[in-house]
Amino acid sequence: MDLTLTEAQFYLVYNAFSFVIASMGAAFIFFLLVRGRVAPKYHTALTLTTLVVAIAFYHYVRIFDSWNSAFSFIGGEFVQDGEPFNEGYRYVDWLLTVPLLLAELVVVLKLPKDSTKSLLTRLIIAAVAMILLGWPGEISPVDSTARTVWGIASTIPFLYILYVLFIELGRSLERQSSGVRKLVDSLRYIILITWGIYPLAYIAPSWISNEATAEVVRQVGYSIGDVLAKPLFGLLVVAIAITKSREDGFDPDQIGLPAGAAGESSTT
Ligand code: RET
Repeated sequence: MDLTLTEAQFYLVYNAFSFVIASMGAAFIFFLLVRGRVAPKYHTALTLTTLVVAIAFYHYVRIFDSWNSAFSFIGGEFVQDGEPFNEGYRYVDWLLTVPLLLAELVVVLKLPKDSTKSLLTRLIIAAVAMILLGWPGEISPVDSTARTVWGIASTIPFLYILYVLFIELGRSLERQSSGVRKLVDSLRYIILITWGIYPLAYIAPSWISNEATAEVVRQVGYSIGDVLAKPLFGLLVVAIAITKSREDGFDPDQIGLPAGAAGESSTT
C-alpha cells in the first residue's frame, strides 16, 4: 500500500523543507557579510559555518524536489506513488556537515595545537561512524530488527562524542578563563539538545503507529534539528567570535583607514 498523506500533512513537510531552504540561504548570506567584523584568527570558524549552511542549502533544494516528485495528488489526498523519496540526501548532508560543525566548535575555542588536533581527529571519526552506521537502519523497514540494531550501533559513537565534549573537553578547559568555560558550556548544551532531536526523529516510526503521522514527525523533526544545529549554532559561534575579537582589541571599523583617521573624523 502506498503511503497516503492528507493535504495538511503533505504541506506541513513541504513548508518545513521550504523554511529550511530559506533559513540556510539567509544564513549563508549573513555569514559572508559578517566576516569582516571578526578578527582574522576566527575566520576559519566563519568559513566552516558558511560551508555548512551552503551544503545544507543545496541538499534541501534536492530534498524538496524529491519530496514533490514522490507524491501525486489523487482524490483530495497525496499518494506516494512516484519516484521513491530519497532520504540519502540527508545522510550525505550530515556526512559532510556534522564533522564541519564539530570542527567549528573546536576551532573557535583556540585551544593549544595538540589538543585541537587530537579532539578534531577523534570527533570527526566518531561523527562519520555515527552517520554511516545510522544509514542502513534508516532505509530498513519500520520495526525491523535491523533498524534497531543499526540505530543502537550508531548511538555508540554518538555517546562517545558527548563523552569527549562533556568529560574530556571539560578537563582540558580547567586552565582556561571562566569566560571561555561558560562559552563552551553553552555550546555543548546546545549540541546535546539539538542533536538529541535526530535519534528521536529516527525512532518516531517505532512509537507512532500511524504511518503517515510518523513520516511527518520524522521529516519535520529532522528539519527542525537542521535549522537549530546549523544556522542557529552558527549564529552563536559568530557571536562568540565577534565578542572574542573585541576582547582581543580588534576594531572592524578601523580596517583600511589610515592611522588616526577615526580620531580625526570623531572631532569634526
Ligand atoms: C541517527 C541514527 C540513530 C541513532 C543516532 C543518530 C544520530 C544522528 C545525529 C545527527 C546529527 C546531525 C546534525 C546535522 C546538522 O548539521 C543517525 C539518526 C544517534 C546526532 C547535527
